[in-house]
Amino acid sequence: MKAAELFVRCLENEGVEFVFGIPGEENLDVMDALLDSSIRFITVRHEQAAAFMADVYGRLTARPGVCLATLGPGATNLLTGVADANMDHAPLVAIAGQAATTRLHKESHQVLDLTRIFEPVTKYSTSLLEPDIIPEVVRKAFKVAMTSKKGAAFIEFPENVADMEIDAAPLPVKLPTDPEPAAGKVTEAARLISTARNPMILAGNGVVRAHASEQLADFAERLNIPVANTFMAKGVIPFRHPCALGSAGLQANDYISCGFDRADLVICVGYDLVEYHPYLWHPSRDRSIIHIDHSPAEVDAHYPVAVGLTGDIGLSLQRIAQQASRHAGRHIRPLRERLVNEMNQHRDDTGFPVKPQKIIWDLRTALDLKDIVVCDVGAHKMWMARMFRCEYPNTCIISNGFASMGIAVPGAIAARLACPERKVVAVTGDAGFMMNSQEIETAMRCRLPIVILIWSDSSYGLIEWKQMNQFGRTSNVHFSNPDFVKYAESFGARGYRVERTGDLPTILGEALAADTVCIIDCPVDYRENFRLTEQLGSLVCPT
Ligand SMILES: Cc1ncc(C[n+]2csc(CCOP(=O)(O)OP(=O)(O)O)c2C)c(N)n1
Repeated sequence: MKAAELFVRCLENEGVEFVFGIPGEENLDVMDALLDSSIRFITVRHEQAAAFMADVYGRLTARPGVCLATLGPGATNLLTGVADANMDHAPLVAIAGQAATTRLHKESHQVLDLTRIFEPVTKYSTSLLEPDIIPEVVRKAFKVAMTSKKGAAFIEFPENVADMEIDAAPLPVKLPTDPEPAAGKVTEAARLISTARNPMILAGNGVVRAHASEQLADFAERLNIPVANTFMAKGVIPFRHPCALGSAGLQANDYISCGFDRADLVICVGYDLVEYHPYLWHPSRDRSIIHIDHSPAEVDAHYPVAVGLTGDIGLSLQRIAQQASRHAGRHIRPLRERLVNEMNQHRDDTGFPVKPQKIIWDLRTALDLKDIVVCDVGAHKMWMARMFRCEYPNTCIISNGFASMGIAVPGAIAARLACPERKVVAVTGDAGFMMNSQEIETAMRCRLPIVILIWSDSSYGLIEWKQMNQFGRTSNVHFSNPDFVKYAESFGARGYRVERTGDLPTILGEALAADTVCIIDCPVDYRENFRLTEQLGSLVCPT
């Protein structure tokens, strides 16, 4: 068979369902071979969106999402989404065409050294310089992407190699397993927990990746220890669980800081430092830390590890819980209680533009607990991360390591493909929306009904918030928007504009029930950002 065919067989062998991408001149053979495959190709309108789709598909399914581009500009367009997946530890395999090996050594049309360009944003970056190595390279790319901590891999496929004849078969797929935690470390951790006065858990996205949420909740319950979660670990412990404290991660003081202030021992489980820097929650550097993860802790002056357990996260939690003694006492649940109060306070708010708290209330009310929200990056993300209640992991997808704008719309499309039985909402700022809004066409063409909820303020809201806090004035953050309703309609989608706050629940209900793409332009009152800063600035922790 042709090398391109073997390559596609290898992708099938890895269980690939979708490839997101754009065809090009240098991947003609692969595109042709895909026609005879069970794999569905999702043609997109920008390669960055293809990479974000693969990224979110990987987060939701725990299997590598696959994206494909041509060489040169197609490949460089993939970079942002690939970096996003890699930094947020989502499994992804990116594929790019390349010029024939006969012209890689010289100045040549659209030729860039792609494997080097992708090296810093992947765990493995390689070129298929010979057809014989295809089974090994594909197997290795998927294995590396799936090995903890998960991340991205990149394969470049020169066009002349894709066209060669080869007689080979895919290699058998074996999933890497995490080792058992060391017994001595389990005992040490259990002793530290038993003798601590106020232990607290910081749960990160590694718990989601390890499917260890149940073990985490069980651990917290058995030992009666409160749990804060990072933005990306929302839902890892149900919000209504008596041990749940809420999300930590705002770069300013937040109610949850009171929990960290009070703790003498912080048990970090599946915590990625990239998401929430330890200097923000551990400025004093004087607390004991237990690190439970797939891999050893990153070195950081604010993250001094007393005991480190590496290996299977769920098993580590189970083993420690068997040995540690239960803590007495009631948890202070500062963030959780205050958020509930704050939400209740705004549920019937009629002020216009709509307050962030009210948008979140209406959205939470309109959605089923297992529906999926894909959040973009901006002030809206801060509000969503703090206030949107999640009872299940992976129901509010947030890019918080690389934190790239533009993920929500393509991410929602991928979420709908990965979980067709669930409703999917992209929550986005107006700026982030316009970064990948061309993918509305993809969603319409592929008949993927998603709701896009735009928090519109005609500004780079988060940056305006920071500029005002720091300098008391804004610099170059304002812009104007197209008419989002007409914009939606120009794609054949449905557009709504929220003119009165009271209309939002009805609009959300209609949009979620619709069998098409719906775009909701919801003016947001970001004066609440400054109120929040003030409120948190004068925060006094309960004793
Ligand atoms: C691709 C990318 N460019 C720039 C930034 C820096 N940045 C973070 S938030 C933000 C503003 C986002 O504005 P918008 O999408 O309207 O959301 P809002 O903050 O108004 O809710 C910017 C420019 C980023 N994170 N990612």
